[in-house]
Amino acid sequence: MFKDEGSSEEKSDPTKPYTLGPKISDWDEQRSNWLKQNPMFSNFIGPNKPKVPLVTGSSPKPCENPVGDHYLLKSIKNKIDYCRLHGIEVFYNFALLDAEMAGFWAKLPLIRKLLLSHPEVEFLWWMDSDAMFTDMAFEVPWERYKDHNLVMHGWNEMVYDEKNWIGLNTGSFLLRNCQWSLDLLDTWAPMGPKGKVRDEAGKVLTRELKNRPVFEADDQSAMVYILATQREKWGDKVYLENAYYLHGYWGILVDRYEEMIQNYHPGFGDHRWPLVTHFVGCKPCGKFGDYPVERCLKQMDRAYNFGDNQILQMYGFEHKSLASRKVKRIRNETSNPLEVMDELGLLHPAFKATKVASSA
Ligand SMILES: [Mn+2]
Repeated sequence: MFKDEGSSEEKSDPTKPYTLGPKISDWDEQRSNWLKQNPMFSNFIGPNKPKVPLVTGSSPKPCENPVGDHYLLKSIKNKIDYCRLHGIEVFYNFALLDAEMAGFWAKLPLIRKLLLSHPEVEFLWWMDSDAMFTDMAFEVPWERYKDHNLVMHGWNEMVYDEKNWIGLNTGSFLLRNCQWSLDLLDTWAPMGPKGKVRDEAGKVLTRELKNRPVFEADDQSAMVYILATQREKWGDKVYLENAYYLHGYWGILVDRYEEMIQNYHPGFGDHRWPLVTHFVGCKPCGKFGDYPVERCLKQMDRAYNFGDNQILQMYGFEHKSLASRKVKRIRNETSNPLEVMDELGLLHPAFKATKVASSA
């Protein structure tokens, strides 16, 4: 007999507040001791380049909409491409680690587990499966965040003054491996457990935050709420970035790709050529989203091809159009392949160079 895998098996004691795990309060010390004892595992891979794996994932179930699995494949292929170029490892999660934290909250137990298991990791970069890299040449300005522990796309005024639920976005963010981050996760998680807790917390968030629709508590609203109500505690170490698109809302970007190609080139990361295009409100894997599925899928194809052109160009190809899966040759083959310069320098980017001398 097989148990229905759709239902959740374990329910924790509802009288106790939810926790992500045993309380840890000396992580900075534990981690720095480990790094001292294991000098072959450095938390930096270059002078100003921290070790930052990218973490993403999707539900262990096949998509309700079968074509959704194809879009998940496109999305991970896109992330593998960006990460290969930038010397970033990818962790793809496919397991629900904590049944209570299903949905948008599933990233929290995963992130905590990875921080604690990998003291050599300096930052984790979380990215949703519905977000794609659209600027393959843009390197994150790591130096800018040396005094911060959490980096999200957002605006101080919208979060701290307006308490607007879209004042920041939690679909693509950087979190430093330190005690502060564990404390933040502990503060963030209690609104997550599904059922009564999440529903009740959703009412508080809708009441307290600007423009928030009525729905169960989500991780993004909870983060806005924490920062807006406890700015003294967390604000100093949070960097709300808007000089480039660490997250970029697809609605304002996808119709401008042709204009960007006309006027600019990859490497800016901002409105001229966005680092990330995030399909907020599109649920290609599920049945219902906030936007028509056809529009979402069409625009996801365009975003994918826009990013993929930068990969194909390195090898002398590009998509026939942003709407097309087909590719065309953009250079002739040559008998001196090493003399061909790739326009964007992505074949051998400086940010990927290592100092080890070759024997040739
Ligand atoms: Mn998303």
